[in-house]
Amino acid sequence: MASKQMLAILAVVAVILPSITMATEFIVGDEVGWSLKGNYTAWAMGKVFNVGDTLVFNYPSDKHNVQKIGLDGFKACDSSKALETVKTGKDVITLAKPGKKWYICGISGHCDAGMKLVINVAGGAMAPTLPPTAPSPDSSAHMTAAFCSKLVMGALSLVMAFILF
Ligand SMILES: *[C@@H]1O[C@H](CO)[C@@H](O)[C@H](O)[C@H]1NC(C)=O
Ligand SMILES: [Cu+2]
Repeated sequence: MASKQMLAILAVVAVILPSITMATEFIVGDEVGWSLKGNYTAWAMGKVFNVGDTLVFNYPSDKHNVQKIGLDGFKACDSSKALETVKTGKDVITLAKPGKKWYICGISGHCDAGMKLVINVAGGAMAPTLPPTAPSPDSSAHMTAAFCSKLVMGALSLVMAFILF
């Protein structure tokens, strides 16, 4: 009987699938947050952003804001070109589409002082890219969706098991 093998495979799938599908939450600037002290070129370096991941901008809401902007506005630090402004001080932005995304602080002088972030969101929704590694202890990329994702995948695996046997 192959059912034990099948169960073993399903168990493995149930464990591996969540790590493929789970979204990563990136705390922009890590401990520094969204601040004049941040270096967002350095922060973004080496990070892989995928569709469905989120950026979290943490800052005192009376000090800064976050503007989504195009390349030209980004280069010129021209906040009048902003496409969207958020300013709660704990802004969560979901990366909905692949491609380059530009963000600046719209407070006068802050973008020029370094409060600007460009990222490249990789792949389409179907790209089965495994995350490079499990989160390292010093990484502030939290796997918020991991738990939900595990539950969903666990349920799916059960359904699959019923269909297959
Ligand atoms: C920010 O980091 C990048 C990459 O490490 C570096 O080239 C650049 O000089 C830094 N900028 C500042 C203002 O420190
Ligand atoms: Cu600012």
